Amino acid sequence: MITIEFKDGNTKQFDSGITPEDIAASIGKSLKKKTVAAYVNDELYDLNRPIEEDAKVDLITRDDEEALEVLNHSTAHLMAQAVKRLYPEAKFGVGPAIRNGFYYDIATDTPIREEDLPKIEQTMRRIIKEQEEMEREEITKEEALERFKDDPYKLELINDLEDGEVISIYKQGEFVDLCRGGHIGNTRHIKHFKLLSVAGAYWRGDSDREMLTRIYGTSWFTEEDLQAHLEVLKDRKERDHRKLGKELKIFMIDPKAGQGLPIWLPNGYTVRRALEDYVYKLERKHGYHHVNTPVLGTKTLYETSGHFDHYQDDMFPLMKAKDETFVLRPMSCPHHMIVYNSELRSYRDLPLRIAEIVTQHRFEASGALTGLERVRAMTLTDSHIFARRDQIKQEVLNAYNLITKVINDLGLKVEFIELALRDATKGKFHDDDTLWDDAEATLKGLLDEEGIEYTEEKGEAAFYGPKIDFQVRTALDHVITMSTVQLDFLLPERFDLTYIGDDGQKHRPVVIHRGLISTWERLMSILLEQYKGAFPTWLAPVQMKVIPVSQEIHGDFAQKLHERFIDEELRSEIDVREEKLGYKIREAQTQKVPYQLVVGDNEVESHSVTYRRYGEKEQTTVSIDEFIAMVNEEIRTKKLREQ
Ligand code: TSB
Ligand code: ZN
Repeated sequence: MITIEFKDGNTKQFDSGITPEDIAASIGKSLKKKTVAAYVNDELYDLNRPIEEDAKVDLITRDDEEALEVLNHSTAHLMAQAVKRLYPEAKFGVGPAIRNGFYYDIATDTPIREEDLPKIEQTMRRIIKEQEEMEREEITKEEALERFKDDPYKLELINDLEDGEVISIYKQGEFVDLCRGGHIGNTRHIKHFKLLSVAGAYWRGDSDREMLTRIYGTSWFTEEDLQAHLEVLKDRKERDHRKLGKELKIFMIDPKAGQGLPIWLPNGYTVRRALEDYVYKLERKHGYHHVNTPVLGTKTLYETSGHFDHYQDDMFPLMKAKDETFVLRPMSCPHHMIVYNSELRSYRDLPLRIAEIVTQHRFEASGALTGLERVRAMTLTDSHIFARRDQIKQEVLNAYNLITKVINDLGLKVEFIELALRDATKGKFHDDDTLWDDAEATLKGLLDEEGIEYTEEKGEAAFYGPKIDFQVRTALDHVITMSTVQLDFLLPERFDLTYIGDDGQKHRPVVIHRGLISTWERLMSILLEQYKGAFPTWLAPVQMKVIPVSQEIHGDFAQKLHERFIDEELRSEIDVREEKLGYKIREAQTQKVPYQLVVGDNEVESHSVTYRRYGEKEQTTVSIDEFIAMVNEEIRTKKLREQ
């Protein structure tokens, strides 16, 4: 007999070799149904793995977060087995569970395509019917090397394991896989799954190694959950900014021009100009001073700042021209330090808020480039705030509040706030512990004092200091940083920044780096996805489309209307093509233009406007002046659309 201790401290005796499934069954039928695995002395155990000794057992049920992971991980095995039946030559890489799903990297002679997924699903269902037990076996490294001798990728993984380490393998029917475990015990527990897509993935993420086929799938405990998730995925696909950006002619990326080097098309640039105008005016109002500095700087400048030592991997290579060496800048901070140092500063000059809409370049890994979300050429709504120590809290808070205002004005959804800290074991951060402790404690203290909820993330700080990051979830389920406030005690040292205090002595200011609303590129990707391409009127590339019913009869009046709007600095377009009315209306709709104005007899006779808002059915007729006043008011107040 062995003694099992539960989470609540209760204990119970069982025969040795009892499984988590049997333990659950001994407590109750419904618990048995809900249990998917267990933690046994903190180790993840399969539902059917025997427990041989006294242990603390914590059952994992469907309601627990890990349950879905166990199910998806098990489904990945099931899929691999099915693939092996259909493609006997298949070689397997890794097949982990991911958020709400799983994937498996596989090499086959005949490539697997999306059309092949239903066939694989069918085979999976057959295996489910066979009710294969997922049996665990522990073997030595030598045995493992022998057992997987025909699987080059598995061999590589086995060779990476420490000598003497116990290796576990899992058998289900004819299929054997190398795995640590955490399974649902029997394939019959897998019911509601779908294979989603196929992509290329380099073995071990290394672009110098071979490309495997990655099959993505998702698995759920109920059909409703599966269907709900498929809906979410469908919605995400429709929101994908790369798709919307193309349809709405916002931007393009052409390999001839360069990957990660986006081209803003007229529609996109119009939105960008509207945003730029808004940010510039807002910053002026909040005491920022705008400068403009070059995209190039000397190598010395970036050696002084520390970018050269800590940030070089993200920079384009140096540019040598005769006896000079230049850096294509990845950030503007060094230039703004020079601006600070251009005058003698006194305590009365602080805080000094230097702002710039900064064009900069980063050598992002080609595999990481994603539409406008992650690019190599970008323009950041940047600022460096120079402050006295006693002003830090207020200035960080001011920056935080301004960011919040902009996010609210744009109606954007932030997933969470992250406090990004240093990881002292990594070399990419400056190494003055005192400065780090001080800066990190300051930001933490401030967030706590203000009652702002946040998560902490080690290793995500900038090389010069900790950050408060506003994180957003994208259509591709990436979590990316939008806005940021960063506290820096390093650059003031590096550039020997000083001000004269009220004591007549020299003092060191601090620098607060502030990215207001990301780069225009990333912001555009977020706007497209969160608005589903339907920009509010103040941002819309085309605000109204004038559509005469008949060009011959209503064309003149339509043209006059359009010109009047243009005079009012509204972004109007007129559709003069000899196309069917329905066709023109549909097109305005796919372009998600906020106002469609169909001009017919009634409008010509009464000199009025009949408008229909995007996404609404109803039409309204008003006078021309009323319409213009209404639209102008909407623009002035930056009215958001219902999403
Ligand atoms: C805020 N020196 C600071 C600045 O003063 C700085 O550059 N910080 S940063 O490195 O965090 O970048 C600022 C913002 O730029 C990020 O928060 C992110 O929103 C955006 N950004 C960073 N890299 C990319 C990229 N490759 N593509 C698009 N936007 C990016
Ligand atoms: Zn900076």
